[in-house]
Amino acid sequence: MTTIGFDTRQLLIGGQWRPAASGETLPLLNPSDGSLLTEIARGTAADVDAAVQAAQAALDGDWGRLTAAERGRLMLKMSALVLEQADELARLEALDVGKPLKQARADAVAMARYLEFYGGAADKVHGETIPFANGYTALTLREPHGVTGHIVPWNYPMQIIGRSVGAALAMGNACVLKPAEEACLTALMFGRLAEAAGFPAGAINIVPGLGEEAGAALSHHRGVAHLSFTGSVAVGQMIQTAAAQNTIPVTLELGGKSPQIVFADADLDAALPFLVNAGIQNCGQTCSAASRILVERPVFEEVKRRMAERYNALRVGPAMSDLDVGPVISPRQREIVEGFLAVARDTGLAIAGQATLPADLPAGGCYVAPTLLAPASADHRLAQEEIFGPVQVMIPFDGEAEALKIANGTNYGLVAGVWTRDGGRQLRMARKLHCGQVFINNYGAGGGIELPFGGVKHSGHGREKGFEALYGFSSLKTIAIKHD
Ligand code: TXE
Repeated sequence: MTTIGFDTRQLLIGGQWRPAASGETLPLLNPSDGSLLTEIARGTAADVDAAVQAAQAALDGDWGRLTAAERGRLMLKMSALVLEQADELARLEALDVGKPLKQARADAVAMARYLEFYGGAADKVHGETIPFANGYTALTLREPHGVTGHIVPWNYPMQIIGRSVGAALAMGNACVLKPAEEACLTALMFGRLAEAAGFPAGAINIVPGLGEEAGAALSHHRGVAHLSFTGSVAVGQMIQTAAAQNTIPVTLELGGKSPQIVFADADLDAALPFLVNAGIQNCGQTCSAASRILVERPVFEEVKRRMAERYNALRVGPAMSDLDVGPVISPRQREIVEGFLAVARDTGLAIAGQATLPADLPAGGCYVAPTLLAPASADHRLAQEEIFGPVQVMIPFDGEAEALKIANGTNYGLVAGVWTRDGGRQLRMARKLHCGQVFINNYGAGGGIELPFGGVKHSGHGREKGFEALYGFSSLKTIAIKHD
């Protein structure tokens, strides 16, 4: 087994590291070579119940008594610890998720930045006084929901924990975090760093386990006051149903089929790296991956040729060798992606560019050759469904109206990118695209942790990231005082 540096078979409840109540563990596999990395605790309903109770006790005790500024200071301290440990966090994330080391390191830096941003914001969110009837003073308070549940996936554990748990802590909630069974290591290290920073016991509780066991128990628990979920549409719908039964708010960040739209007047030299990178980063396992590239017909062939050149030159290998693309997360995910590539083959969707997998890749690794498919029709299955692998489809269009129709013509609405030099068109497109984020002449704005993020339609609802998330992780109380 690889050296991890701490006992990974424990969960964190009320400041105590301990095995799951069942005593059982789950294997954690290395997607780069299929080897057993380590084992993690198999948390179940009993552990979730203990974690929710510990979180409530923290709210009623030391954590709940802290001022907003004190909470913020703890978060800033933790941000510094995360930065100090960025190399180790990156190593663990690369081993666990399979992403190239430098991408994993960027995620560690992003997690530190989330903690810094939300730590700094903790004492800057306040209510208002409201002009009201004579003889009254009316005001609002922003209060924590209480115990918040965070169910996170395996693709960006550090970033998603940073943005969701970070915002919840800033507002004074106590958190129960259920990391994905496929990737748990940085979540566990997050708990250790929180301890080192001095967070009171129970403010952050971590219960690894299976989705249908620990995840389902958390989403149905009556002691949870808010749920934040990032993952598949199908599970998101189950989480929302569970939340409805307890009548609690839920933030859902689900998948996407996000387009980048390239007009003939675009600066293609500037666009090219963004077009490809947004498809292959983290091996395409990104909710905001630009899995559709829409190109205006006069420049379609040129963009296709130039993207294909980049695809053909991509280097694929184990996460620790830090090349352009690593493996996907699991044999199951590889099967899903290969299934889509088989559909492409069977329906005559042409391969425009494809990376070559080196012959000496570790046999047990979950590798898929990054593939560019073009041209595709807008209603093709691969142009409609989330693939979650290093596969992009290119769709030609004529003019703004058709670009919009295609861009808005899926069940998803997460992100869109628009490449054009025409200022009027930039704004028209931005206003008419049905999604949560629009990037003009860039894609992703370098991560932009300050920028609210979330979707419409099957991409979910509620916003994480930025200041907006602080409103989602708090509850507004109105007070009216009659004094005359
Ligand atoms: O997701 P799941 P999976 C999409 C992507 C991918 C597909 C399947 O298309 O191919 O989903 O991935 C927990 N109650 N995205 O199966 O199952 C689970 O333990 C409560 C998009 O990994 O949704 C994990 O912690 N929780 C995405 C989390 O949900 C449950 C990121 C996500 O797992 C549960 C990941 C249940 N019944 C996948 N079942 C994005 N938006 O970035 C599972 N979970």
